[in-house]
Amino acid sequence: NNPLWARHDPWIPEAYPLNAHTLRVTLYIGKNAAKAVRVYYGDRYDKRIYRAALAKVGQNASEDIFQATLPLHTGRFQYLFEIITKELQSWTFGADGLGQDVDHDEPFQYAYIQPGEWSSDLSWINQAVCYQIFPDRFFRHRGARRPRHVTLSSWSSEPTPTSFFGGTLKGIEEKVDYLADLGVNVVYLTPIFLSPSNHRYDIVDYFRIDPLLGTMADLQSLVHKLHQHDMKLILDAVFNHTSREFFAFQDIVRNASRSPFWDWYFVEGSPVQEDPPNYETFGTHIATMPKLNVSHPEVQRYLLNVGRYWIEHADIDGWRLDVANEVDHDFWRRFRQEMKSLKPGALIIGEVWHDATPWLSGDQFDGTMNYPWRHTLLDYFVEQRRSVSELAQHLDRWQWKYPDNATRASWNLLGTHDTPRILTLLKEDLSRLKLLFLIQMTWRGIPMIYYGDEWGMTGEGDPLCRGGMTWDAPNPDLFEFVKRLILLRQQYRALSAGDLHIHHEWTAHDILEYERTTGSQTVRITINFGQKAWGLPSNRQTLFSTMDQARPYLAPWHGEIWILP
Ligand code: ARE
Repeated sequence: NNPLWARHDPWIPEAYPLNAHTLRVTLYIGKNAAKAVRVYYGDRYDKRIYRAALAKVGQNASEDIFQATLPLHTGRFQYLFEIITKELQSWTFGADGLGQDVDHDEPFQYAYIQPGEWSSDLSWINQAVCYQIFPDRFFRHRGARRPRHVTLSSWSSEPTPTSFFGGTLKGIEEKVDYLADLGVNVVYLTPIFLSPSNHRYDIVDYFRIDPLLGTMADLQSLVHKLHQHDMKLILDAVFNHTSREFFAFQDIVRNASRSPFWDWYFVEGSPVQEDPPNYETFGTHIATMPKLNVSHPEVQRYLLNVGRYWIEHADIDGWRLDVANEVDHDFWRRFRQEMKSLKPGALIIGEVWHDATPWLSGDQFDGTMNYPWRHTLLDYFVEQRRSVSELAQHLDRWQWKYPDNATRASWNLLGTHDTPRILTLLKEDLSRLKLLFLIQMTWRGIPMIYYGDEWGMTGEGDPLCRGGMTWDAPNPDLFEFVKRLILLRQQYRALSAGDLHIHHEWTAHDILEYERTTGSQTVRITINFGQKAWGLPSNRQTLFSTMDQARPYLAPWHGEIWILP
């Protein structure tokens, strides 16, 4: 007979430390049930009790989301929530669930804050804007020698699964000024190591750069140039599988179960068969990509060497982990420790298309490729499956889900080399794309631009989304638009480092409005998705408008960024 519904677990991500003596707790309560929420907390060995109010920070489809930040110098917490309902009834909520007897209710315990759960040298991520490059398709430097083993397709041809366009690392270096002009400061390259394919996700030698792309010296020179511009370089770590041509797999092909590398893969029966493969692969029977046994100690040692090697020899700034959700958690823990001990500010991003909570407790990845964020927006913009209220609730659901650090480190992306181009999905509607960029550049987390989207490149799914980068400025207006947004994000601390709160009360009018705030600055973003124009306060200071010029009203399908006095 208890109509109240509440949910909380006293561990990450619903309780997570911000530092050695501050815990943040998130509590979910059935919608519109609570009038006020408090938490009573203290040291687990001490009788002193402190009290804090929880603030309502957002809402998802069925729940209100409350948070509080609890300081306690010992870092050993016990706590009990008190929920005052709209009917003014008081309920406690602790380890035994909802109750009504404060003196006998069991508190939640967060036994001790461990340094690994919060420590992070990623102070630079708030300012970060990332740019993804598919190296074969970005730029071929002048004077590059014609390759001997492959025929290059023309730069503007339609990509096929096997075509090579001939982009190079030197070519990317020649375009660093372009990237700096756009304003991005993190560059992520999909794989660059020796491989027979144009995407290079089937790696033959993890210690050698594919000669089609360049040399170790080219990579070092690229990193050097990026660092001079205060930009960082992230490489792709493909550890779930190798190429069939990788030495260890070839040894198994030759020696079957007598091979010392037999346990590096999952081969069923001897000898190795390829059609259909009698070994585990990436995806469904992709024989060219045998799956590695990353739980094996020797495989782990090998891959840790790979990770270290490119930090030590090329000074790269982090790794994006391919198929990260299918690789041993223990390995990722070791990988993190090794990389961070070499370079504390290195960024580790796992490729997980779904809820990445199991990897984001601070012991594995810094952040994820935020595909759920993209899905949420596409459901509204492309599928037109949702109302603005639902859009806002889904955005909130994901933005409060992970620990704050992980949300800030994750890549908010509109598309990648694995998805159709965003403008194609939008049926080439540039005004919609602009609104998506507006949201992306004002959201919490690292915006990631897939090369060419800033010019409005088009293309259906893989391989058509991997066309040769456009250099002839087809949409100069769009480019300037994205550039101004990036600049704004970097100029206003609230937009890069601030908290984010959605004003749900406006969504019924088809308006998505949210605020980014730091202690001293509040920037508001208002987007009108409705049919009619809405008046805006006349004393506002407009920072950015998607209309050609700021007006006293917000026309349908336009957005504005303004600063609160
Ligand atoms: C090639 C062809 C494709 C063809 C495929 C299968 O190009 O047209 O469909 O073969 O025959 C790399 C290449 C691809 C290549 C693939 C296989 O880039 O071009 O495809 O190798 O040879 C899932 C995984 C996720 C993965 C995506 C693609 O979870 O990890 O699938 N992404 C990474 C890289 C890819 C890369 C690989 C993995 C392999 O980013 O570029 O492919 O190293 C749902 C699911 C996701 C799923 C997603 C997309 O949302 O939740 O789990 O991702 O759909 O399918």
